[in-house]
Amino acid sequence: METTLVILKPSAVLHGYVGQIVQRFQQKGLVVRGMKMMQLSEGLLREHYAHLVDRPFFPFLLRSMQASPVIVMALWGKDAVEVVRMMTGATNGRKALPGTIRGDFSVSGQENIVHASDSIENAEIELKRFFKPDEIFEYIPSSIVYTYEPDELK
Ligand code: IDP
Ligand code: MG
Repeated sequence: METTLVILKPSAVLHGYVGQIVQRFQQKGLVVRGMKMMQLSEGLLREHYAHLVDRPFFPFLLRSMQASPVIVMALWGKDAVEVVRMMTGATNGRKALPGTIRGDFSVSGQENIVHASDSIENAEIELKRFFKPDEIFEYIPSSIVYTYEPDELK
């Protein structure tokens, strides 16, 4: 089982999509193990988007990610990193397939509603970046036995 990081970006918060997006993840069977609202600092964003700091659009990305508080989520499940990335869709909302979150809620390369960790290694790093250890709750809902078969839970 894996835990992955999702950020509901200002484009989700300011459009009032938070509830619908949280519902999608829960409906899929992912367990919310952490969730909080925070205003992202420039320093944290420079760390989180270190691979993009030299791109010409970076100042716009900074402004976009600071336009409102965001919601950060820790989602737990089997292959959660890959499952959540599939649900998120392509980076550009115009290219993201219908049925994905970006495909259904966005038409932009920047204002694309959600961030999701792209690998197991990055999920571990990113969860530590946004959550303190006591903000992630390792509970298992009793309904888990109807969500997975026993072998999948190993
Ligand atoms: P990802 O969010 O699908 O993992 P990344 O390449 O890691 O995509 O980019 C991080 C974020 O930076 C994107 O989600 C998007 O908000 C923004 N971004 C990426 N490429 C562009 C671009 O070409 N123009 C504007 N914003 C971009
Ligand atoms: Mg990325």
